[in-house]
Amino acid sequence: MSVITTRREGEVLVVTSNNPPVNALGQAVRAGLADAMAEAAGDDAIQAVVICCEGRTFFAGADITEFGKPPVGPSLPEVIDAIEASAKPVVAAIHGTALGGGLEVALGCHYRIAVASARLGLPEVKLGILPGAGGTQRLPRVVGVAEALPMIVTGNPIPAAQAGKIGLVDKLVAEDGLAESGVAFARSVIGKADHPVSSKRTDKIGEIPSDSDFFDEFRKTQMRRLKGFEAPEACIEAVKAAIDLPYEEGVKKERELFGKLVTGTQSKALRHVFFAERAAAKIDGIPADTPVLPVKKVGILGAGTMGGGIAMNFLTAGYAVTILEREQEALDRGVSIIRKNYERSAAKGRFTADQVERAMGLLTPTLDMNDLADCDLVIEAVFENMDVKKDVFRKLDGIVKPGAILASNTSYLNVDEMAAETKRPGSVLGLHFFSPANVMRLLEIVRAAKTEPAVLKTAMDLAKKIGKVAVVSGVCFGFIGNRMLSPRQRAAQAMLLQGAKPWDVDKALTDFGMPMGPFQMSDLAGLDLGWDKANSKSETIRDVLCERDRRGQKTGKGFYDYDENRRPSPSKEVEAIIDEFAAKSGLEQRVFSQDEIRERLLFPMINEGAKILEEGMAQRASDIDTVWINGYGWPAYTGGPMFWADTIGLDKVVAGLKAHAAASGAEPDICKLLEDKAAKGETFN
Ligand code: TC6
Repeated sequence: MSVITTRREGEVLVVTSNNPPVNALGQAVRAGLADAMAEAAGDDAIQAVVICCEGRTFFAGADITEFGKPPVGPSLPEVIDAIEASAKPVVAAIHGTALGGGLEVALGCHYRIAVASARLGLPEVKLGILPGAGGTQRLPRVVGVAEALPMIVTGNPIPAAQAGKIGLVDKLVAEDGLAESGVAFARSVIGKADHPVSSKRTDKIGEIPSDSDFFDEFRKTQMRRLKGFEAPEACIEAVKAAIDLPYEEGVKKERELFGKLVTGTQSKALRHVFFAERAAAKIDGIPADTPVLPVKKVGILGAGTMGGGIAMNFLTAGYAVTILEREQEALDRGVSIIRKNYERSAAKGRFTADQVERAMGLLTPTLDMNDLADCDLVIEAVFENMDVKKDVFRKLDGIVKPGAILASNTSYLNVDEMAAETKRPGSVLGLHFFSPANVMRLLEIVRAAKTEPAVLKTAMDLAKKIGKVAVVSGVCFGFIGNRMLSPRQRAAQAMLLQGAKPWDVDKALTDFGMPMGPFQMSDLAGLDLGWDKANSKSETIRDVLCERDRRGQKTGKGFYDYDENRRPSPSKEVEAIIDEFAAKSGLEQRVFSQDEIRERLLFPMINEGAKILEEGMAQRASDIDTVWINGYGWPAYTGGPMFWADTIGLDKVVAGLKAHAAASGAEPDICKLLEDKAAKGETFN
């Protein structure tokens, strides 16, 4: 059956797309739409057209899998121009998400109606491109530059109600019977003298001149988010062209900018990230008919920063949560921090007061572990110590109802050992949240040796429901993310002893696009994490820093000195301590270039990633990329560590690792998989 069908409702032609799963605008859809417009034009009995979609959503955009392949006509801009040029009014009837090229189709229609649950947006920027089918020229003409710019530059969609307020949607209609509403709306406009054509509108375009402060002010608010990305600036340029140039020339400018972006490395990397996140949801060895277990009530052990953050994920998604602490004071403090976090988000407009109360109303604080008995899932976030964890699992196994899932939030420890303490090892797994757990998108799901498929599938399903990107890891020390952090930290320490300064090392990574470098990260986490004060004998740089109460941001000094606003500056004291250790080490002192520092930090991570793959701890290289982008702020525009390694060449990585080892007088420990791939000229992705 054709993906585009047409039917007649009296004088209205209803054009329906049925291209699961998301009605992406692939070649067959575009050709079908073009044919439907020709059908409408060629039949005098037809006086109006409604375009709508079957399934879960209106067109969710161009078909991303077609990017990078030779184009096959008709192109999307041609199809949209044909829609807009129709003498008969065309109505877009929107449900689900009208995204990217999908919203551009709707903008080419003369009218747009939507159900209240619909969302509309131009997320192309997130794929490293810009709306290249007239979106940057039409949207500002329809809603004004002030509304259009953030939509195009951030890529965040807006709800239908807001779209109605800014004039993007002409009418909100009932959720049921959308096509009929479309037909009724179409009938109401038949016979009007002029149907609005967005490309011909100029009424809203002159409100903000392209040289006004508005653009610089906007850039400032987006600085952190935009750093390093090429597409947002191109989006701004395209919107300015909409202001300064006649429509046709603006479109030309848009096409030119689009063409440059779509063939560039950043867009390729961001497309990889898009598909990587979706691939991560697919797990080997799980039969399709595996059931998802019912989870309604969640128990959490520990109301500290981690436990509280984890609880918020579930409360926000509408799950009942029972949170357990050992002391009343700690419990009260934990609950009040959860409330404060919600209220802070409400103050920023992310929640309504009602939503805050609804979430808090789902929370039951307790000091009694027996109150967890009827939970469907219990997650422990207690002290990171194996004996403590084992004890918790033994106790939980005796209390929590049979069949319930028991999970550990451990960031390093062996989940198999915890599972072995229970009589239900099949129901045990790791759920490793990243701090702050209510904000970070990553969830590492640790598949223990005996974790049952249904338990794993349930965890993946829950992750999606609480808005996380989940990646499955096998059991190994530090799982995927933290395991790769260790060689990076070792390389950073080694460079200090050879003459590099902490701020030089950190700069190499922040210039690369990471939110912080290894020493900034240590200062944030606290240098005394795992430090044994009683037995500290000034044996390492860390020992001496902690002994001098330089324990990180919390004591106002660590590797850096911090002012009252926690702004860091290099420390002479730290430099002297490092120099002393460097002299004692007898290693040759030298100057490191930023390029060398970057490679010495990142190449060992690639090597560790390859080992993780070789051992089957990650299913695919793109899972590793997903972990690092969503859990550690690895710059998405490089595609993640493994994709980045592919782009620079695995032979270069291997040569670098060998050279670094030689310079330190060590034997290179290069993963065989990496070496083999490099030798054969292969890539990870
Ligand atoms: C654009 O429009 C440019 C225009 C200029 C042209 C000149 N193409 O996310 P889900 C697949 S750029 C191809 O799990 P959800 C996805 O890979 C585009 N495939 O579902 C997955 O496949 P799998 C601008 C696509 O319900 C399946 O559909 N648009 C596309 O959680 C289900 O996806 C966007 O950036 C696509 N465009 O969320 C929107 N979209 O099952 C991108 C999805 O084989 N899409 N797939 O793994 C989304 O944001 C979400 O998919 C969603 C649905 C919100 C539409």
